[in-house]
Amino acid sequence: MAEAKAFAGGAGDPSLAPTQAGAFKRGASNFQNWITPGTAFPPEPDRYHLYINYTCGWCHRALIIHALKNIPQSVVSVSSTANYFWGGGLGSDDYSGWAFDAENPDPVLNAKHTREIYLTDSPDYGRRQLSVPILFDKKTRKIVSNDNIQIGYILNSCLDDLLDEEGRKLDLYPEPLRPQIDELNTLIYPNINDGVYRVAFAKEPDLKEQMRQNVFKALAEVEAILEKSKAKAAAEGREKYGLVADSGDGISLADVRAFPHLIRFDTCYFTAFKCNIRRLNSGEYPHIMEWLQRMYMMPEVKQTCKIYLACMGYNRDHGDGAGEKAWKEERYEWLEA
Ligand SMILES: N[C@@H](CCC(=O)N[C@@H](CS)C(=O)NCC(=O)O)C(=O)O
Repeated sequence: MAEAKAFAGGAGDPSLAPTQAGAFKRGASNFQNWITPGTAFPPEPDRYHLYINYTCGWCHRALIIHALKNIPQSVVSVSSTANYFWGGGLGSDDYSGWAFDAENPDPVLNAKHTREIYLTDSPDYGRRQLSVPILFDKKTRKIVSNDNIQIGYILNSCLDDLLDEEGRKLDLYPEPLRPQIDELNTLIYPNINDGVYRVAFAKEPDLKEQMRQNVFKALAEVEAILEKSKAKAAAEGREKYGLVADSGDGISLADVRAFPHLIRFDTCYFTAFKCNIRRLNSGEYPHIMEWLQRMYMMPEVKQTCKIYLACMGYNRDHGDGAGEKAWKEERYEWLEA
């Protein structure tokens, strides 16, 4: 396996990585292949499988694109791991990644844990980065990609010939909007998506506070962006709007990337990750809340949301009911389990 280079816009991208000593630095993803005709991974039906976990916001992005593009299981099948790690947790000597169990089996390899998937591709694979999402080729038993940004691009456009007309027509990353989507990513990825992790895993209290301030500064900016986008939509007689003001009636990759971490904010990051200056539901973020609810109410998006599971996953109960407490106290009225 070649050494991983950072994939632009996500994990390990040097332009979006924190520079401070003691800051949480996410490594580049180890598998980065495309699905392209004439290559080792051509677009073919009954060939690809997406492993996800419902707690994970990075997986949630892929799942939403899969649903919005109406990708059938016969083109990319999907399954979830169980909501806990196998054996010892992250960082332990026998760390083996996410578990599969009777309720959440691995339908492709019948693996016990995600490490087995990585070992199937590379028998000498170690114990770092046994992460989901994983886009897996059932035919060659190789991993196509374990980078959520790349998996998002693949699902958005590399399998279009195998999709129905509506799925084919939907482009969440259209050429004219790319500069705006990429620009939004430079605000939202380091300060919100990855920003919440930078708060949780900062090594020093001062750094933690600095990272926390960054999250809330970015939330204020997102609130202002959505307010402007809504005003533009109203001026043009449109009801719908997204983070990119020019995305017309539709949503774009910018919305899909922001949604998973914002829908988890009050139930997961405010509580478990101590991004706790205020909640999104505090009254300070009416436009974020309206946009969140509208995104959530899209049937394709709603079916991908298992926020109760995410809440349980982040607020690990150590016999103290922390998960249930976070769910009861902080969830929005319209948010179902
Ligand atoms: N390289 C991945 C990282 C995704 C990630 O961090 N996934 C977490 C769950 S939220 C995970 O599976 N962690 C387990 C591990 O890294 O071994 C990406 O950016 O898409």
